[in-house]
Amino acid sequence: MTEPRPDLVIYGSPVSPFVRKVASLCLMKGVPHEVEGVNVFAPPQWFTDISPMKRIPVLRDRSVAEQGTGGTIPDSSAICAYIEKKHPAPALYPAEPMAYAEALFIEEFADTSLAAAGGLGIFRPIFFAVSKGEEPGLDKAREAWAKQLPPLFDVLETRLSGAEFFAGDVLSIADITVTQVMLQIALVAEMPLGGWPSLERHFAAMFARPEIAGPYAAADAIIRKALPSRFDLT
Ligand SMILES: N[C@@H](CCC(=O)N[C@@H](CS)C(=O)NCC(=O)O)C(=O)O
Repeated sequence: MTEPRPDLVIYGSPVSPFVRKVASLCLMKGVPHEVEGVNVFAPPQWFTDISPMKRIPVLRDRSVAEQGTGGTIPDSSAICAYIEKKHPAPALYPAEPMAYAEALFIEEFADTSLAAAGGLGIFRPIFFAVSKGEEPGLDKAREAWAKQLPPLFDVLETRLSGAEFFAGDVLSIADITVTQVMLQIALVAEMPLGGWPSLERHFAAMFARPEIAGPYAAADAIIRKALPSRFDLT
């Protein structure tokens, strides 16, 4: 028997940490969804029309509209907040107000500062160069690993300070987002986290979850075709 077509379509690629973040949230909630490939660097017109910031992911909820901008949501944070409202159980945003705000802050911190350092500083200089048949930008990546990432990891280490989760002692969007964004580095480089023991434990425990590891495996399968092994940045 074939599965019914899911209402939710995530446009993008699992190589994007923001696409994986949305996919992980759907998997943790048991929400049927599919990822439909879009090359954001050479997008078709229909995608440009629904992605004002020319970014992936964009979500379409087919139960709202099948065409046009109706029923579409750009930006992973807006998408995840929508799915939480539509499918409240299990909750992936803490109920307690301060913990809720902490989760939103950590999500934003990961989406911006951490994603810039790991994505623009490490993933892109290595993978984009190798994809074009050029030498990997290891100097830039090593500089990012040595200088940009440590203060960001320090923030995460302090916020965690031995706890299992970032906000309110519950699994939340904060844990999902930090892990998928950090995994962008792991796609191309070894990631020794010995200097940040709480973060190292959190990262390992989150990666042991199939809802995190599954979307990452889809990205890894794509990356390994061009880059068989990971670099040591230390
Ligand atoms: N804040 C956005 C960020 C999305 C984003 O930056 N996506 C990247 C892929 S990882 C992208 O589309 N980049 C296209 C480009 O740089 O032109 C979100 O959370 O969805």
